[in-house]
Amino acid sequence: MLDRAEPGRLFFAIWPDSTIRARLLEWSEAIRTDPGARPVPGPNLHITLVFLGAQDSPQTEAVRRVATEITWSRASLVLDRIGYWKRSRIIWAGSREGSASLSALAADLYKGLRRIGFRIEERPIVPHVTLYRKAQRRPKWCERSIEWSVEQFCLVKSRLSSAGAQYEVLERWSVSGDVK
Ligand code: 2AM
Repeated sequence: MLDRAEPGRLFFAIWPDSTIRARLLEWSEAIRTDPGARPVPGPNLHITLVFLGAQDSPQTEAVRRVATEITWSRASLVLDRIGYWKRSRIIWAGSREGSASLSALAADLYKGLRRIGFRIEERPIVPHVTLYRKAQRRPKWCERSIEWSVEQFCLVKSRLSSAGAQYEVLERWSVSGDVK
């Protein structure tokens, strides 16, 4: 059940298509060691670009306008490493090289958000797809390389429920800057 009183937290993200999602799920299964770790379900797999936290409706509209004004080109990203953050108990898939184009997109979003008065700390993006939460130990080693050509980014609302995080994509922007 969703908690209706909770406003929801906003973030910009990229969401995998069905092919990338299937490969991520297969990788996630292959590295599993901790039976207590909670795998992130396929539809929830994503990379966060900029996290905004709880926002009300007028702010959400201003945030949408920021994204609409951004011009960006196709970003490419190679997912080729698995990481484990002990403190947050997260196992994730990431990129050795990173992605200059995704970093540029995130930087433009931060710039636009600051222009409309947001005071958010700009964090260098460490692109990662969270695969497991509540992981008590390191995953199994398993080499993979997933090439991801990113043509859309989106604004997402997240709500917590007893079943875990529920994500709602509010809007998507394609490489040309057009809303799909
Ligand atoms: P995570 O996968 O590394 O936990 C929705 O909650 C998304 O926003 C998740 O991808 C989560 O990253 C990220 N997120 C949650 N809280 C955040 C915070 N305070 N700062 C940055 N990203 C956050």
